[in-house]
Amino acid sequence: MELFSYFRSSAAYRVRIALNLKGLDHQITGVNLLEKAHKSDDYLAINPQGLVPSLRTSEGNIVTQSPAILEWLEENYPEKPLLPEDSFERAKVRSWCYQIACDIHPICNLRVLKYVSSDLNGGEKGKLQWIQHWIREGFSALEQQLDTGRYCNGDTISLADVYLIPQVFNALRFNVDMTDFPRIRSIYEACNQLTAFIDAQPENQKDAS
Ligand SMILES: N[C@@H](CCC(=O)N[C@@H](CS)C(=O)NCC(=O)O)C(=O)O
Repeated sequence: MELFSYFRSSAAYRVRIALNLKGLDHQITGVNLLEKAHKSDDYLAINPQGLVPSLRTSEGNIVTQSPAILEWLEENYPEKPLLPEDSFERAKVRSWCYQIACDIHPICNLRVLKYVSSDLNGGEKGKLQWIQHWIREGFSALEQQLDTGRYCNGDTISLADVYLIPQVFNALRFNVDMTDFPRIRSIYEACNQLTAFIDAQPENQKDAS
């Protein structure tokens, strides 16, 4: 499998974690967002949205959108499941994932931040204020819901951890004050002791573009 990834993309980071947790052989191809490689004809032919990540499966099919990629991995490689067996527990984990993927991440990605800082004249200060506000609002709700235990859903790693850790990485990168989120901080530390998470960290993407 081939994952088209940018090292700092939190959506791509999710998929890197899941591929590692499932122990799947893959190669990473860097798509440098700052150099606009995601807008090149070659990459747009792979992903017409011009976003990372995209996954080329071993059969040569392209899957885009990290939630679709993660579901595809879960369906095709169920041996190390990332969703609980019980349907209510599964719904809980999915709800946490979507709070991040639908309600926090999309309004804090590169093109939105550029729009806020340049088109709306927010500058660097406005951009930071925007990102810190929306991440804090999302994390405040999540903090109250996450189970007690080592990870988001008790002591078993789930897709919720796969979504949460890259979002926390982003929060730290943009100096979000994490004082009010002890559960989230402790899950972040616990996950980052596992090889699958360490190997997926942005600084460990070998093709660091
Ligand atoms: N919903 C998409 C979001 C993908 C996305 O926004 N990727 C960002 C990086 S995290 C990107 O490619 N941004 C390029 C841009 O904003 O121009 C997914 O989960 O795959």
